[in-house]
Amino acid sequence: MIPPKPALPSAHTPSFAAFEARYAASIADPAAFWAAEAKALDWFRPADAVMRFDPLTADIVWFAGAKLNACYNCVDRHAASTPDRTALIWAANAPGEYEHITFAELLAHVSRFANLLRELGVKKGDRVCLYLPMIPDLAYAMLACARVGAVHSVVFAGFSAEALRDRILDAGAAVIVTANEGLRGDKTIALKAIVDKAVAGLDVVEHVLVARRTEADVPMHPGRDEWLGPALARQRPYCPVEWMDAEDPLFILYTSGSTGKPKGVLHTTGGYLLYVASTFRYVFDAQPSDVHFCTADIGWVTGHSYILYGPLANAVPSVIFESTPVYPDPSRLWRVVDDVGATILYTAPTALRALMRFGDGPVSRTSRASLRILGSVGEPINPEVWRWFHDICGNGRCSVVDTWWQTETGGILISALPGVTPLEPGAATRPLYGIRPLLMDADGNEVHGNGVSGNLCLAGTWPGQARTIFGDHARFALTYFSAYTGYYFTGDGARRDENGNYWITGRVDDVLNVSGHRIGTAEIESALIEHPAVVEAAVVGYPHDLKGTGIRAYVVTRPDMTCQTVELQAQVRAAIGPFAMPDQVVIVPGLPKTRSGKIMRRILRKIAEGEKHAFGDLATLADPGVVAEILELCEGL
Ligand code: 7RM
Repeated sequence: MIPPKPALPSAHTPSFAAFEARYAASIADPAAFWAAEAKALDWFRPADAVMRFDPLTADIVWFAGAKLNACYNCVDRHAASTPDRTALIWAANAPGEYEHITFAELLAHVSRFANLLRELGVKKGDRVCLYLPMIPDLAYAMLACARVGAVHSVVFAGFSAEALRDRILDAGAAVIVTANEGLRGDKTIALKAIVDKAVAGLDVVEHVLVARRTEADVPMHPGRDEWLGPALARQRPYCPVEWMDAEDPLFILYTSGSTGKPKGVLHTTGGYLLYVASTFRYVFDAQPSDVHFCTADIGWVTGHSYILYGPLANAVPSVIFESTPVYPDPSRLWRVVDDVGATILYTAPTALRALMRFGDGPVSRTSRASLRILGSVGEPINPEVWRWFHDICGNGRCSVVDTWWQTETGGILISALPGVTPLEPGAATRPLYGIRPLLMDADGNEVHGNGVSGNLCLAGTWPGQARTIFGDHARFALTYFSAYTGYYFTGDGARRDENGNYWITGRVDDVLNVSGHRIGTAEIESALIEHPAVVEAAVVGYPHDLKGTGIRAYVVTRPDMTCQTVELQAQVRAAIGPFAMPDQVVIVPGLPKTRSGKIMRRILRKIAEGEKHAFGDLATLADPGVVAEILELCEGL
């Protein structure tokens, strides 16, 4: 156990005892706790009730009847009180290139963007798809949507044209915002060309706005496409806000589950904003002097909640990092920390593992004296990496917070509080205020006490909880509230140790966590079987030094057709994106199946993990001989 660093005199949580008392009060009366927290936001109209929750119908309502605007809370109120304070710091791809944007400037940019959306006919409730690199325009676009009541659907710019098309169609987005090209490290990404491919023949898409990130000219479709710069230049820098109901949607974010079709997770305005504002304040102990540096991409939920909404709601300057931790060399992240004076660094174990391979040198060459809190998110952090983060990156001076949460939870649910919670390298430690985790056994019964493991569920509701899957509430109820009656099921397994600390052990469903990217095995499988030579495919994860989880695909091809494994990798790249590409493709004569035809993934997973013998009972297999054949084909992988 590592004792907490001393808390600041101005800390939001002065001691562990204070945390425990407050936690107990938040659980005893969540409505009172959240009503008090809600005072940190500006509301145009107060709520008639704090919350309503029915797990049977997945009916979740927070602050019914209240009105507010998320953009107003993140921008306007700070532009009024501290106009010259830095809101965003853009760290461009090229080292040393920064742009500081004050709250007053942010308000003008966002207002112009909001007026442009209105000019294009975007109204409250309309969906706008954002397919952009990590440039300030992405933040302006999201806040502009929030300002006019449009629902943003940010699609990570690493998704392929096919994946983008599916998401545009599912959301019914008439307006797409993109850039001519994206720059990341030494790579140039032809974003506009991908959008052109994605929207070809789609009637729903009326406008494509194109930010000019590079000098490159791209074909512009007359009447549909427009350069963002000139379109914004003609807008007035003032735009009135739309007062939204607390339960009006703020955004949709697609995420992977155990089926082939990604889910449009929907978050609403009041509860989400309150939850990210509140958790940002406690988990990172937000202070007026902070500079927050989250290395995630805004295309994932971490970027939504802890690059944009959480920090800005707290008026904490937030870094938008366009590049990668290793460009142009593995000191880059720490150089950005020094250049901007970051006090909080929030990153993913996969980035740390990649940096660790270069040794301590690239870290030690930098100062990092500004840092006080180090955060980890996205996957379990192994103790070795945790210690490197703490000892080397943080010089042993900084608090480490391992934050567990999901796209569906909106914000952090389990984490230490810096300077407060005793630390265990590898443990996410304690539930935050108002959060009630529980562990379930295979029979669906809660396992009580400490020193136990089970499937991680949550009792009750919290403001940041997703409200539905866009267009499919039945799927929302089924996916999250049917496995364990009365509770939200996370899809993760966890252990509660002797001291009551939570350790997340990873997904227990068919979702892989590859370099912190969440990918469904079923999605990869459906991409593979689209190849004409593929009869069937089964995808599993295996331990990978760098990515955490590597992807192995077992593929059965038609006897009359040949096909190269690289073709199959290309197939997945085209259907989903490069990050979902299988690391290994094994063409096998057949898959291990039960007599009723069910693929025994357990065996395929064991083989991928390097197991050679202990496969358990194979008697139920239709053809037990196939296991030996697969083992032989996997030899040496
Ligand atoms: C924020 C985010 C969610 C899944 C989740 C877990 C895994 C996230 C941690 C973690 C262990 C952590 N949203 N996960 N954080 N596992 N320790 N601190 O990542 O929707 O993209 O993924 O990520 O499996 O269910 S996500």
